[in-house]
Amino acid sequence: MTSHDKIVEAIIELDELVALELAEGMLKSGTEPVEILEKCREGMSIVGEKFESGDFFLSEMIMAAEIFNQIMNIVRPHLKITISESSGKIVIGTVEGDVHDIGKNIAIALLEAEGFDIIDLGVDVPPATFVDAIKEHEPDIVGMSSLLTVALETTRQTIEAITKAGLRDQVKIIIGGGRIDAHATDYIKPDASTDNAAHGVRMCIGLMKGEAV
Ligand code: B12
Repeated sequence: MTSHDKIVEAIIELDELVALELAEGMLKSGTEPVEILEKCREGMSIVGEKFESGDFFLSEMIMAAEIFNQIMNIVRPHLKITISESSGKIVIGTVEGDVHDIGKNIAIALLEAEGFDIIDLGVDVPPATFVDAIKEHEPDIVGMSSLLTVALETTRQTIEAITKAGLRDQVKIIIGGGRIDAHATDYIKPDASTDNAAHGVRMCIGLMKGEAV
């Protein structure tokens, strides 16, 4: 079994010590930080499936999240800062009703490494808070994260609130998270959507250039 497979297994087995050791070892042997995070995400997906099937309880999902956050702490300093001047300003948050933030925090880390200035509104962010933040910070892009199916509706409502406030033409909107697919995108109608943070970063760069992404 490779270290890549072992880290997936350590997450599923909730073996924090082994998972952290493997992450450190992978960094030392030259594995790209983004690759490590994607592997961990694979583990989290299986944890989610186990929760869904009743093999895991909420406490186990919380433990897995804790392990992921620890790995993130190890990996984060290794993300290369590629650009020194600002690539653009992004207001980002997890939408109302949803407290999942691991994916959002990865997106933030990768965007910062690409030179974007980030205003992080946190989790469970009401539509009005997004509207106020756009008025206050005048971002180029607004990023919304949602992991729950019910939060897709809140994401749509948040964009509606931004439109009603007359701010929709001032910002580009990107949505991300595990439940985002073509169907969700069709329904919510953002400027860009993804279920992969590295892809999201490339999309944000494209949006800054006025490209259709
Ligand atoms: C960890 C976890 C939790 C943790 C969250 C801890 C935290 N601080 O985030 C805790 C234990 C708190 C939790 C709670 C709940 N959870 Co939960 N959780 C998960 C789990 C296992 C992993 C999520 C995760 O972190 N994945 C890893 C990250 C890296 O992946 P990601 O989020 O998709 O992010 C990537 C991309 O999507 C992208 N991205 C994400 N956001 C953004 C934003 C932008 C702008 C961009 C560009 C990119 C981007 O970048 C990331 C890297 O590529 C998932 C399983 C799954 N498959 O998603 C269930 C899951 C999401 N949870 C689920 C459920 C049901 C719940 C609860 C309702 C359980 C309960 N009964 O209480 C609560 C809801 C609480 C709430 N109101 O939000 C369900 C959702 C089902 C659904 N279809 O709605 C899932 C799918 C599990 C399942 N299969 O049943 N959960």
